[in-house]
Amino acid sequence: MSNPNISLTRFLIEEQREGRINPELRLLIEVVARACKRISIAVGKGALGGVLGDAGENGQASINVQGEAQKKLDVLSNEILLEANAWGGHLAGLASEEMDHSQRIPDKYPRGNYLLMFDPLDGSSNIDVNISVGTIFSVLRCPEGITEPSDEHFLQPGTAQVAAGYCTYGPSTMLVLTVGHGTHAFTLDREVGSFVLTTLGMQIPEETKEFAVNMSNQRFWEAPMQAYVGDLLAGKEGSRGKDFNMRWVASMVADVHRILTRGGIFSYPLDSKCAPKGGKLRLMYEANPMSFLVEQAGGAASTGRQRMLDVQPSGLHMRVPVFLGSKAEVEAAVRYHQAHDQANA
Ligand code: FDP
Repeated sequence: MSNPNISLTRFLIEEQREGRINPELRLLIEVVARACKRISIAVGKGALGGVLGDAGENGQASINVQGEAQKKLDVLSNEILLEANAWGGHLAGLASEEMDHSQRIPDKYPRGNYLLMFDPLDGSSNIDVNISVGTIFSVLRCPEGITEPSDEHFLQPGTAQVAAGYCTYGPSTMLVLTVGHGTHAFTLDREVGSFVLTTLGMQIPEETKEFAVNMSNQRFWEAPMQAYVGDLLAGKEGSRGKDFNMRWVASMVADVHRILTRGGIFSYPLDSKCAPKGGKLRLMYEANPMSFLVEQAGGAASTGRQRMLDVQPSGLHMRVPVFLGSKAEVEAAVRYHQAHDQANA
């Protein structure tokens, strides 16, 4: 499939013919992609759409289950994804960053065999300043025999994902997708209104000289992270023997998209501020789908101490430390954690 004019619809039909997905999963991905197009239109209107700024009424901020102030576009994107996925008959339930608990499909619609989790608009602190934001999603199978799924049925490790992806709303809108056979990128043709395959089989370079981290947290990091970044900053004169460059968009989708495109390491490590919660980023609809995409593109993803996709979730909104991207660099970061833990065992 090297023809650059393959639409997402054709790509998915061909994946179905290859026996890699079934019609239900194909429909599910199409519906998510359609919802992302609607979110892309809302994001693209910016101030003209009246959708910038905080959600809430009478000067009272609206706070989500994570204790974070919601933006109008967070709420709108969540509603678009919920509405689009309710009636198709392919899902048994949904869960979102913006909702305390998972939702079953209403009784008036048929139920399918899949569970969908999403972060409707990641990087929301960047919405009002016209910087790329995105939607992240992860698809799991509903456990056998369960017709009325609740939160516990979503608590499956990342290895159980059957599909994952994100849509980035930047200078162009792109959908990056895996169904477990490589990671592929589609660009939205705005005139035609369809996603077109633009990179088949993304490959993350194994080595890199670029890292992404919020350096302002440095003094709060654990010792192994201090040592790791200290050696990156020491450059040619240090033990790594090469100079590193830093990039931090502060929208996970945009940072991960750069890494899938040209390599690098993305990290949101444990620090003393987020340690009581287990980390900053959410496992099930941020770290897991991104880790699946990165592994399928030849990269690696870890908590620093465990392969990300092997983590057994303990809650829908569980948080984890994250290291993902170029394989050799993620392995280097993990070695610092191992050395530290062994020395302190
Ligand atoms: P945001 O809080 O703006 O939604 O998911 C959380 C996230 O953004 C990631 O997209 C981003 O990588 C990270 O948090 C940014 O965190 P900092 O503000 O601490 O840099």
